[in-house]
Order: sequence, then structure tokens, then C-alpha cells
Amino acid sequence: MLKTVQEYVDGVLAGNRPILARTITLIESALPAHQKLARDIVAHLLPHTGNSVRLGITGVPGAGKSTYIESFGTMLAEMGHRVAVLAIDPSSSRSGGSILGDKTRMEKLAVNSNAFIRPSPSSGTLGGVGRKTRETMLVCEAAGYDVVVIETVGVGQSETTVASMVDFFLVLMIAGAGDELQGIKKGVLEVADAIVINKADGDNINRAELAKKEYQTALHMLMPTSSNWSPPVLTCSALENSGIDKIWQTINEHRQKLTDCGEMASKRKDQALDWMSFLLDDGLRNWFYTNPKVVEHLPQLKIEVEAGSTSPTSAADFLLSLLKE
Ligand SMILES: Nc1nc2c(ncn2[C@@H]2O[C@H](COP(=O)(O)OP(=O)(O)O)[C@@H](O)[C@H]2O)c(=O)[nH]1
Ligand SMILES: [Mg+2]
Repeated sequence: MLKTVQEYVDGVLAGNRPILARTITLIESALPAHQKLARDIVAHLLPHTGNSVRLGITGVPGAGKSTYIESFGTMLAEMGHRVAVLAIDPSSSRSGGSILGDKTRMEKLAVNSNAFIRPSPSSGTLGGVGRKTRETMLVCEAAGYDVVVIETVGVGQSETTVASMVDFFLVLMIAGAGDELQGIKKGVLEVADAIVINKADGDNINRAELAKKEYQTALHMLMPTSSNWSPPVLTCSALENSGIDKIWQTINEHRQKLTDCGEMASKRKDQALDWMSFLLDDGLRNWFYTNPKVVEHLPQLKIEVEAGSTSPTSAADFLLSLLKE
């Protein structure tokens, strides 16, 4: 068993996979001692982070995310890139069936020495997703992965959290299903850097082309997030491995354009500031709700507010005043 922060730090920097995996386990742990250790490790690794292409991929279950990442990741690994895949699946626990399903869909990538796949348990809170995934991403960068792919199911709130920590956010769609059916909210399209219609193969090609035109029209009606980039709509077949290289080309174009005009640097800076605000909000909330006096008084006050014998305002004021002492 490793003990010191330095041993973890050295192991991660050397690209040692078991140590990388153990570091991520510490990040995910709910034990305060593990969290403290993880914080120290991440702090030491921070100077070695930031050097990867950070990609977010979202789409409803069945859109083909895992299949896509298998093709895309394998292509990149063959090109000599080192690819880390972090998959957030809100519907699964560590032993859950869908992760096993995903694993089998990333069979080739899972055994590639240039790839590292890690299912990320979302463990309830959105704060959990954001914090753990961001720190895991940083640790993977320190371990030398130059492409980090974060997969998230596009049905909850986690996709906007993921969009706020990546350089390029890709929304995977399938043709022949309405927006409602795909469960994709307008907000997700607003943060997309590209929309990709997957499963453009067999007798589905025409429908995919039609969907492409529809999404192009839909995107024209949205406010672009950047004045330097208009999100394109592309088609691909993750299964037949077609159109995948074009997507990588698009990601590189985006990177080049935004780097040249300085937007990539400012995007990362804004994300770091947002992240700090998030941690402060999260920390304050945690500090409040774990305060013994709050824990003592909150249940009774809830009952009183429900019964109408105490007003919500005075209950909140009282609880907050407990922290001032
Ligand atoms: N025809 C076709 N089927 C695909 C394609 N990509 C994925 N699929 C199939 O769609 C199903 C769901 O894929 P999966 O990658 O698990 O989707 P996820 O839930 O978004 O991760 C599987 O049966 C895949 O084989 C594709 O490009 N073409
Ligand atoms: Mg999947």
C-alpha cells in the first residue's frame, strides 16, 4: 500500500496505471482522510496539467456514445495519442450492468496500451460529478494523456457541468427521432461545438442527411457561444468507422481557430474561475449543513415551517445566525 503523497505524485507522473487508478479511487472516495490525500496529490500534480485536448461527448442512451468512443479512441491511439476516457453514467453504480455493457462496447480500446478507460460513478449529487470528474481529468493529464474524453448521458444536468470543463463539446444524435424523443434539451444544443448524427449507415444514410439539414437550421436560430466558431453538423457511423476522422479534423480546426484568437486561453481561465466559485458554493453549503447546531435545529424548523407556525424567512435567518457565533 502506498502511503505518501509524493509516491502517488511520482507514480502518476511516470504514467503508472495502477497508481493512476488508485489516485482516482481516492478522488472518488467519501472518506475524509482519502479526500485530504486526494486534494494534496491533485495540488502537487496541478503544474503538470492542462496539456490535453478536453472533449465532452453527450447523447441519449443508445445514441452510440460508447461505440463512437471505441472507434474514435482507437483511431487516436493508433495515431500515437494517449487517450483517457471518463464515462459518467448516472444510471449505474460501480457494479451496475450498464458499465459492464459499456466495457464490452469498448473492448478494443480497453486493451489498447495507449488508452485508459474509467467509468465514473456519479454518486448522486451534481457537485459529485463536477468535482470528481474534473479532478480525474487533471490527474489523467498529469499522467500524460493528451486527449481526455468525458462521456455523459444527455438526459440530466451533468452534460452542462461537463460542457463547462471541456474545450470541445460534442452532441451525438440519431436520425429519425424527434428532439423530445432524444431527450436533448435546447440548452444542450446551445453549448454544442458540433452536432454529430451517428448511425449514418445502411438504409439510414438518407435519414441522417435529412436530420443534418434540420439541425443546421436549428443551430442557425441559436445564439452562437463563440463569435469565432459556428458549430457544424456532421454525420458518422461509429459502427462502420466512417466520418470519424472528419470529426477529429473539426476538433483540431476549432482548437487552432480558438487558440489563434486567444479564445481558448480565456475559455480555460473562465472555466477555472467558474470552478472556484462552484467549489466555494459547494463548500459553504457543506459547511452549513454539517454544522452541529444546524443539524440539531433543522428538522424541528422544517416541521414548524410546514405547519405554518414559523415563517420560512425567520427559520432561514435563525439557522444562518447559528453560524455567526
Ligand atoms: N447501425 C449503427 N448502429 C450503431 C452505431 N453506433 C452504435 N450503434 C448501435 O447502437 C446501440 C447503442 O450503442 P451504444 O454505443 O451502447 O450507445 P450509448 O448508450 O450512447 O453508449 C448498440 O447496439 C450499437 O451497436 C452506428 O454507427 N450504426
Ligand atoms: Mg454507453
